[in-house]
Amino acid sequence: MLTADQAKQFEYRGYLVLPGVLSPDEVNALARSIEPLAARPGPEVAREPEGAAHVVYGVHLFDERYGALAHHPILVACAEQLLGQSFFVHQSRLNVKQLDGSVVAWHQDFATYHRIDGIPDARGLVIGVLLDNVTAANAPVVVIPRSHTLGIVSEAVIDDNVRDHEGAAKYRYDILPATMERLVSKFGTDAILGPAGTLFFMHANLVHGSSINIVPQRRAIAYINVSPCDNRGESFTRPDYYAARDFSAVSAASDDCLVRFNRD
Ligand SMILES: O=C(O)CCC(=O)C(=O)O
Repeated sequence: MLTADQAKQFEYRGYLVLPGVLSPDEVNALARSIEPLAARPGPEVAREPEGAAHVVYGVHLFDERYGALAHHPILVACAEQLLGQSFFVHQSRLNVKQLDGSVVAWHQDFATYHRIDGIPDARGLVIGVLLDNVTAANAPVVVIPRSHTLGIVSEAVIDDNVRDHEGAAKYRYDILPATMERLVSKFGTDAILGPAGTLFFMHANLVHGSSINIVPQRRAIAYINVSPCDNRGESFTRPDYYAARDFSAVSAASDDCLVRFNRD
């Protein structure tokens, strides 16, 4: 459970970082699936120009270890506390940045979840787990604290890189330089750093992005992005690896839900 101060910090800053939540054995259980997930041939894997996997979407659907992560008892308890109710998984992802791995432009996850997937309210959470040690050099996620208080601040632009779905989903939601100037001048930026096993929570409207990785140390982060059960997206425009079809409430699994995979 979170302390009252931690919950208050999340509400005020729009994010919260909890180092040391997952043990090295739990991180190892998840890390062992990175290679097989990155090798998937399907459209759920976004790749760098030279072919390395950058993002694998829908990992909780394809890999039982990431399925178990969504039910991790600490993740579930903290998320229920921050949301004040039960939740479903809207999207999961594995974001891997190798040396020179590409930039993730400034954005708000809710902008897409709302405009394309049809989630009504910005009441969800982006939940991240660092699977590698993350430093200033290997492309940490950088956030604009308090930006979650401003609602949606991005603009729709056509994304020519999107090939695997049609219609509204071809839009990208960019935050324009003038908006970034205003936000960064007012709120500054914070980087989410920490050892592997760090858990973090972001408000669905928190502006964030990441730069390139300038060292050979890989940076992998697993994301389980959730929304309260009474706040569903039912446009079904995008495939299920981007946007939920299963809206059932996530329950907590046992404490050994991840380490049991190390016994196989
Ligand atoms: O892990 C990162 O670099 C940021 C990922 C992200 O924000 C996204 O894929 O929407």
